Order: sequence, then structure tokens, then C-alpha cells
Amino acid sequence: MSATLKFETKRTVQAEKVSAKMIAEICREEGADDVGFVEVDRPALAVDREGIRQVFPRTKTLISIIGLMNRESIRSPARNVANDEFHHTIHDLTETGRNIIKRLNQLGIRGTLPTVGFPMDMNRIGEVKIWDVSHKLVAEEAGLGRRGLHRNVIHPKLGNYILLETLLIDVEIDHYDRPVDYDPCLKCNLCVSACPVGAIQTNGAFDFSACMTHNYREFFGGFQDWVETIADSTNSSKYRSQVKDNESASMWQSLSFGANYKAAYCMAVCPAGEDVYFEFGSEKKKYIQEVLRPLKEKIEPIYVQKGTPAEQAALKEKNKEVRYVHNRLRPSSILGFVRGLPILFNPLAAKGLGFSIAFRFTGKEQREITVEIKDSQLKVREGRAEIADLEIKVDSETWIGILNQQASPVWAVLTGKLKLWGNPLHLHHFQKCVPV
Ligand code: B12
Ligand code: SF4
Repeated sequence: MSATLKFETKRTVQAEKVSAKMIAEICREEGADDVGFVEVDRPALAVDREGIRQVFPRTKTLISIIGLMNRESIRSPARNVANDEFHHTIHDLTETGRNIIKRLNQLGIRGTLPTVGFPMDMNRIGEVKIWDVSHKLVAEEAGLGRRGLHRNVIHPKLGNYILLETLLIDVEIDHYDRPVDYDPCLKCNLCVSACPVGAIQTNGAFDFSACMTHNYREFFGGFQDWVETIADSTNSSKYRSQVKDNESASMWQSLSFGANYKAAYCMAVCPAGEDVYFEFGSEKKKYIQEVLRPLKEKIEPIYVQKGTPAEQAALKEKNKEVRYVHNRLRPSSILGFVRGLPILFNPLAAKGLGFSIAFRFTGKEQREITVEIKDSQLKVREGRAEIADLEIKVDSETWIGILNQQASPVWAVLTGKLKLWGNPLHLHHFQKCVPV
């Protein structure tokens, strides 16, 4: 019996460098709405070098592909409609990526695709960066657009209503793309006004924690908080006094049909991009009335942490019900602690405070850093400052235990695992400014 090989096992593309035009054609035939190429050693991708190696060590070329969403669905105040559009586009884009890889396999080109979003490596949850490849950075380098004020990538033609995927392949190609040389963001600030937790700021700053706490309420951090609420509830009425029936139902829906985003309003209102601008350009008032206003008027819960700028922003929204929660982003290592500092820092809690702490971590993860909190800003420097208001020498695992409320600081001092020099009150201030 003779077996017919479905796929070529040898590389059938003979040229030293494979044709970018041919691969682009395959990508389009398989459903990519646009495509671009980046060589693996592009300096701008240094932050993901390790992640790329982890997913596919033989990577020579990154292919950025995009999936266009239906913008009326993303803009719909009906959250189920918008979420369905996100979920289906994620599914379709993954399918497109897998089919491209299958076609390339037939030519003997090997490769794979990191996920569009979730699943991610949850073992790294306490290290903050749990994704391997930053699709936005790859898309920018591949000339598919630039990040706008809201930090989503805006495609010059399609606007920001796109999701991104990156394919990693093991051949060099004969043409690589470069970033577009103009900024498609109109600086209209509609995204700033649409975000119910003030995550997008006019100066370009982005409040990761605010977005994570509200928009991702039914993803891992919010899920963990919900589980702990159940664990801490002595009976069903105690639970129901903290979690309303509609919130339990929404969590059930997320667990059953894919996690629901609570907003994405920054993306929904963005008028940038050639195909979108016509709706806004000549009729700005009408656009605001039709696109922004229904989202502002939607009556819905907004999830915030008490005492944060997100709470202040949410309280200004007339039609929203402010709900107080935690996001439970707890570091599991010193690496995660250091990475998480700028994300978890609460500038409101730091108002009027000014101090520096030199940390010396010993034991399993040895590292020295200096944290300065001044003028409502946090700065982290590698190395231990010679003069600091407080110096802390602490065993790394003990410190993570303290942050996770699984070890007592008093016990740590008594057992010599934590030593302090200087004003210990600054430790209390620090914990207020960087709540875990
Ligand atoms: C982490 C993440 C988030 C985080 C942080 C977002 C962010 N701005 O980085 C949270 C949970 C808040 C988030 C929210 C959303 N996300 Co998201 N997210 C990602 C993910 C996994 C990585 C993003 C990334 O590379 N960030 C780093 C850099 C590139 O982002 P940046 O904003 O330009 O820079 C800021 C951060 O880097 C931060 N920062 C600096 N140093 C460090 C270090 C670490 C470790 C971290 C975490 C942050 C950080 O400060 C910078 C300035 O504010 C990607 C999927 C992927 N694997 O790439 C999707 C992705 C970026 N998300 C996407 C989407 C659609 C959303 C939402 C609209 C979700 C929704 N449906 O409601 C919102 C939009 C929020 C917003 N305005 O940015 C799309 C964006 C598509 C596009 N057109 O650009 C992506 C690309 C998913 C995809 N495959 O399509 N997301
Ligand atoms: S909504 Fe306006 S300011 Fe925000 S990213 Fe889009 S074009 Fe830029």
C-alpha cells in the first residue's frame, strides 16, 4: 500500500531568501486584513527576545497580521454584542494564522503562532509580563500602524478596530517592512473622555491598574478577588451583600462563553483612520452624539479600588454605579514586585509624601533597588542609594510572603529575616502607595 504525503517534508522554496510577496499573498488568501514583516533581531523587539525564543527558538522572521472587527459592534452599548465581536475576531484571526502556518508547512517552512491574547502562561502571573510577544510592537515595526493616545494600534486606513497576531517562522525573507512615518492619532481626546475610569490621560500616560480593575473584572485578577470573596463569606447572604445577582450571573457567563470585557470604550470612539474619519471629520457633534454619548449614558457598574484616581474618575460619571473591589495583582517574585511597582503605584495615596527606600533583597533572588516617592511620582533605580530615608534588608521569599499577607513583618523582624535602618514609618507609607 502506498501512502500519499499530504505535506511536503522538505523545503520546496529554493531561494536563499523566501519571497515576502508570496507569503503576503498566502496571508491575504487565508483572510488576513493586512500583513507586514519584521526580522527577528530588530532592536525595537528586544523586550520580547526571550519570549520569542521561548515560543519558537528557530524564529528568523515575524509576520504581523491583523483582523478587522465590525466597528458598529464594538461601539454598541450592548456589551454582549461588543464582546461577541471581540471573541469571534480572536477566533477567526487565530484560524487565519493557523491556516497560514499550514500553507507554509506545505512549502517546508516551519513556524508557529503565539496566542492573540489568552491563554497565556499563568505560571508567570506574579511576574506581570505573562505574554511572550507584544503584538502591538511587532505591528508597528511591520508598518501596520502606530499606537494612538489610547495605546491601541491605529491602522492608517482601517483605524483602531483591529486585533493583532504575530506568526514566527524559520526562514529569512527578501523584504522587511519599516514603521509608518506619520502619527494617525488625531489627538481628539475622545478616548480620554470615553474611559469611565480615566485610564487614558491627555499627556500620554496610561493607568494600567485602572483598566485592569474595571475592564478585566472577569479576567484573572477580578476572578481571584471574586473567589476570595466567596471564601471569606460565611453564608450566602454575606456573599450576596457583596456580590449582586447580576454580577454572579455575569461571572457565570464569562466562565461559560469566554471572559467579557467591561468597556473598550477607548477603542469604540476612536475616529482615526482613513475608513473611519469621514464619519467624524465634517460632523463632529453628530459623531459625539451617536458614538460617545450612548456609552456615557449606559447605566452599568464600574469597578474601582478605593482611594485611586480611577475612583475619582468613575464618581464623575453620572450614569455609572461605582463598585469597590480589589484587583489582586500580587507579585510572586522580586522580578514581579519590581515590574509591578509603576503599575500598582497610587499617586493619590502618595500626595504630600516624600521619601526614599533602599531595598537589599537576599536569599533566593538577590537584587538591590532604590524606590523614591516624591511629588506624587514613583521612581525605581537599580542599585542601593548610599543615602536613603529607610534601608531594608530582607530575605526575598519573606518579602513576597509579607506582600501576599502570608508572612508577618513583626515575625520577620524578630527572626532577623527583615532588618530596617531609618524611619520605619516610611514602610507603612510605602504599603499605602503601592497596595497589593
Ligand atoms: C497586557 C495587555 C493589556 C493590558 C495593558 C495594556 C497596555 N496598554 O499595555 C490591559 C489589561 C490593561 C489591556 C487592555 C486592553 N487591551 Co490588551 N493586551 C495586552 C497584551 C497582552 C500585551 C500589551 C503590551 O504589549 N503592552 C506593552 C506595551 C507595548 O504597551 P503600551 O501601552 O504601548 O505601553 C505601556 C505599557 O507598556 C506600560 N508599561 C511600561 N513598562 C511596562 C512593563 C510591563 C511588564 C507592563 C505590563 C506594562 C508596562 O507603560 C506604557 C505606557 O503606558 C496584548 C496582547 C499581546 N500579546 O501583545 C493585548 C492587546 C494590546 N490588547 C488589545 C485590546 C483590544 C485591549 C482592550 C481594548 C481590551 C478590550 N477588549 O476591552 C484594552 C485596551 C486598553 C488600552 N487602551 O490599552 C489588543 C490591541 C489591538 C490594537 N488595535 O492595538 C492587543 C494587541 C490584543 C490583540 N492580540 O489584538 N491589555
Ligand atoms: S480617540 Fe482620538 S485621541 Fe484617542 S487615539 Fe483615537 S484619534 Fe487619538
